[in-house]
Amino acid sequence: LKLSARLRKAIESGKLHLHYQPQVDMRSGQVRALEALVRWYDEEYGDVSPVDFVSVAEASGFVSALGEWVLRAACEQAAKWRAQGLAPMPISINLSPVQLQRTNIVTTFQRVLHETGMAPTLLELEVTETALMKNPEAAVRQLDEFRRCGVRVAIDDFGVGYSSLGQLSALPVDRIKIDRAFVRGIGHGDTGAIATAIVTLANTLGLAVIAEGVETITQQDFLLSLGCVDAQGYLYSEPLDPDAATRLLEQGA
Ligand code: G
Ligand code: G
Ligand code: MN
Ligand code: NA
Repeated sequence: LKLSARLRKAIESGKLHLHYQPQVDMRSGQVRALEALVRWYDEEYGDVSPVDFVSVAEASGFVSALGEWVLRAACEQAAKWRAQGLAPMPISINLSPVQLQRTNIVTTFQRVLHETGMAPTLLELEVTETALMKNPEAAVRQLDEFRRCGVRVAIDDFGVGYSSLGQLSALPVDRIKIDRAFVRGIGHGDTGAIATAIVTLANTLGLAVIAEGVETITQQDFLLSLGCVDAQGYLYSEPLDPDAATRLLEQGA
C-alpha cells in the first residue's frame, strides 16, 4: 500500500500519537505550556517524520482530517489531565497552511473543543508566515474568528518567511516563535543580531515572543538579556510521550 493510503488508514483508526514539548519560563524553568507534535510509526515504513507525512496529507487532500485528529487527541489528553486534578496547561498545536484555506475550520474546531470540554483560552494555534502570506484574506479572517472565541495564535518559525513589518502588524496574532535557525548559532559565532531584531519587533508590535531550539545555557542567557523569557528546546526537554508529559505535570501539581 502506498504511504498516503497507509496514512489515511492510520488517521481513521487512530494509530497516530502525540508527543508534548514543554515551553518554559527560562527564569524559573517552570512549564507554561506544551506544544503537541504528531508522531507516526508505520509497520512497513517505520517512523515517518511529520515533515514528510504532513506534506503527503496535504497533497492527498486529507490534511484537515489529520489536523482534526491532532486537535481532538490533544483536547482528549487535556481532559484526562483535568480528570486527574492537574492544573490546566495551555496546549499549542501546529496548523498546516492548507487547513486555513478550508473555510469551515473555525466551526469544526469549535465543535471539537465543545465535545471535549476544552477551554478555547487553553488552545494556541501555530501557523507559519507562509501560511499567512499565501491566502491572506481567508487566513486572516479565520484567525480573527479564532481569536474572538479566545483561541490564541502564534507565528511559527518566525524570521524565515520574509513578511514585511507592515504585513506583520496587520496579522491577527498573539505571539511569534523565533525560528531555531536564529538561536542555533548563538554562542557558536553568531552575534544573535537576528534574534535581537525579532525580540525588538515583537516588543514594538506588542506581541509575546518565544524562542525555539534553545540547547545551551549561553543561548538561554543571551535571550534572557534581550527580555525574551519563554523558550522551548532540548536544554529543557525533548518532546515527551503522554506518560512522561503526565509525570512532568504531576511534579508541578
Ligand atoms: O516534531 P518534529 O521536529 O519532528 O516536527 C517536524 C515538523 O513537523 C515541525 O515543523 C512541526 O511544526 C511539524 N508538525 C509536527 N506536528 C504537527 C502537526 O500536528 N501538524 C502539522 N501541520 N505539523 C506538525
Ligand atoms: O516547526 P516547529 O517549531 O513546530 O518544530 C518543532 C520541532 O522542533 C519539534 O518536532 C522538535 O523535535 C524540534 N525541536 C524542539 N526543540 C529542539 C531543539 O532544541 N533543537 C532542535 N534541533 N530541534 C528541536
Ligand atoms: Mn511549532
Ligand atoms: Na518552529
